[in-house]
Amino acid sequence: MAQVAHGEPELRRVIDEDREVDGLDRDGLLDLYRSLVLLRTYDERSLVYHRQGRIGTYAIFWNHEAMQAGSVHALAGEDWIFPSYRESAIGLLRGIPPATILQWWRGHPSGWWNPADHNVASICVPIATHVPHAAGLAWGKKLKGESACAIAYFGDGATSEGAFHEGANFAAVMQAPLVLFCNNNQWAISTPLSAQTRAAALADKAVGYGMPGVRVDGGDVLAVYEATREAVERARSGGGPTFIEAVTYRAAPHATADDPRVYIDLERVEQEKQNECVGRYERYLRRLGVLTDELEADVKADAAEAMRQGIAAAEAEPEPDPELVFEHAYVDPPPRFRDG
Ligand SMILES: Cc1ncc(C[n+]2csc(CCOP(=O)(O)OP(=O)(O)O)c2C)c(N)n1
Ligand SMILES: [Mg+2]
Repeated sequence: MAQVAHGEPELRRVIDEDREVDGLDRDGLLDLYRSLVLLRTYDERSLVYHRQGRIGTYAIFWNHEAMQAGSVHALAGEDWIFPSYRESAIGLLRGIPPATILQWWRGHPSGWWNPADHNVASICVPIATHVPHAAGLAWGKKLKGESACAIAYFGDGATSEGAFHEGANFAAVMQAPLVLFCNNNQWAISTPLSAQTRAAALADKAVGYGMPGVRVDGGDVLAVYEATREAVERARSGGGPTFIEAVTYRAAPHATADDPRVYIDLERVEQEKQNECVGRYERYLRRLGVLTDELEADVKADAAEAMRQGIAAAEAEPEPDPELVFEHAYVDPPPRFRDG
């Protein structure tokens, strides 16, 4: 079984230290909570929709919400987001409707959007291939003298890919305003972190590229927010890229097609579930006196309603024309494609 990554006590934490972060007033704290709940609700409903045969294979991100919401809240609207499949619903936090993302998982053409409408790139399924894209976009922003930066999300397994290396090195050499956000959930499907790297910590890789590397508790939405905000400030002020390693332990299957019981540390999964990131933040907000039962119920009801409307809107879309599959592939489709 894979062990917890070395140095975990050195992770940056906010919630467990019961401290406050600069830059978030009561409204900011509650906005963050709404984002967490929206993502959690999206994820839990999607699993149900998958089981009902209403969406296809789905990459569950249960307990990754703190990494996603915490980092997005540290960005400005002009900043670009490059998600992987694990962050499929991150565009919700930029106003992309739930129906659009549900349609993506249904393989429907209305599941794509114009990235420039939301500054959210397409969901990337090939591991790490979006890292050079994000580095290039960030470098372009710098060349144009614009203040926007980019963030690329990827997993621990992605750090073994050539595209990750190329993107990270390029961003550092060009001092591109990029945040490299690694969700280290310690598994790449069934491959444990120990089989992925001999580095004591993934953040140590940053040294080799000549950029700062920080490690945060990936279940602590405020620690993620704080670390990302610092990385964004550095990027905007010409300080180049930062590598953020957000450490967690995957508490859900890799995707709906996976049965992790045959390889994962089930006790560790249980610990993660007991300390999952939405509940942790709720307890923090209650200690601060910011969250009440009534508010919590309202936020959860709003998110549930958004998802009900989302699946209804997705299912109301007409079936796509099968010819679309070939539209951008062939000038003259081979005649046998028309058979049947
Ligand atoms: C280039 C490439 N190789 C292999 C795969 C198959 N694959 C899909 S998910 C995955 C594991 C990735 O693990 P990690 O980077 O840790 O991300 P996580 O799924 O844990 O978020 C692999 C190997 C792929 N999608 N793309
Ligand atoms: Mg992983």
